[in-house]
Amino acid sequence: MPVPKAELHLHIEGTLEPELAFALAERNGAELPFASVDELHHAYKFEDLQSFLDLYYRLTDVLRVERDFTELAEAYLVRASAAGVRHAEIFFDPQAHTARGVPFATVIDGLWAALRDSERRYGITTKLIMCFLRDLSAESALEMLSAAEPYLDRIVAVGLDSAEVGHPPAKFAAVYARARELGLRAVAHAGEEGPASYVAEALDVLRVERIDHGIRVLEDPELVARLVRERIPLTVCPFSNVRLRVIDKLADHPLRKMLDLGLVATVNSDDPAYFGGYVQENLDGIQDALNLTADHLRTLARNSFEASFIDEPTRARYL
Ligand code: ES4
Ligand code: ZN
Repeated sequence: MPVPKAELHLHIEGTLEPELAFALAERNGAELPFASVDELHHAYKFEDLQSFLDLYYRLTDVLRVERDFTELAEAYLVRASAAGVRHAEIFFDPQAHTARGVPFATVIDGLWAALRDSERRYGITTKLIMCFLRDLSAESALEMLSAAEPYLDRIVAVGLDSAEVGHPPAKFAAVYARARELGLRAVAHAGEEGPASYVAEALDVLRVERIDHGIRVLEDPELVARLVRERIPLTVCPFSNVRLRVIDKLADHPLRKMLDLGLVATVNSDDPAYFGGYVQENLDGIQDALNLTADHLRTLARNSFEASFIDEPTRARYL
């Protein structure tokens, strides 16, 4: 039996497997620039974050109607359940859909049909985190936040993703301030490709409670000391870091060092359909590459629940 865990860094659009992409393309009459599932598999080679994002946004075009989003989320929950995931905080990128003419309501109603009953059907409690695309404008993000207002009971937090370098957190100061007024919690991708200073900025300006990726904090020992002291969690994604060439190989990954420094790091899958594995494969792979001890693995499982936005009575079950 896999160890019970929470998954905190998972883009639902990043769980779109090639087989499902082709099936949805056919059902919806959408064009894909690949002749076969096999050819698509071969396209999963990336030079950096942007080259991945180009494919990721291209493939999301097959998601058109509510049922597509429901099936996407159900497929994830089936896999997550088998991997021992008991709680999942799931990112979605509404702007990637509204920009194509798919209404916000279609996206969130489709996802919600899978998530509303996830505990009973899959043994997984779930929360949604709505992400803003940082390479779009702050005005566009504010518009999206307004569109989300009727659905705030389904959304726990806002996040920030997509192309990091050149789009510092402060660009979204007003958006995060408004989100906080609306009662939403906050996370942000930072320190993935971008510098450690973006991590500090996300904490100080956006007032996020958790950092997605954050592996570049190691370049700033004072910032590391602060994260340890304040127990700010980092949602680390080892396979993603290798596939997007943030690091050369798994054996070079700083996760073990991060844990030994006392950082509240967790292991997550990011975009598992694109990066070669779901959360259990990430855990097995990194354990193997870094010779993690049983103690490290217990810490990772515990951190995943500590770092989560799970409801308090449910958290007590796991800590
Ligand atoms: C993402 Cl790996 C990664 N980084 C930034 N934005 C993203 N959106 C989906 N996956
Ligand atoms: Zn991510």
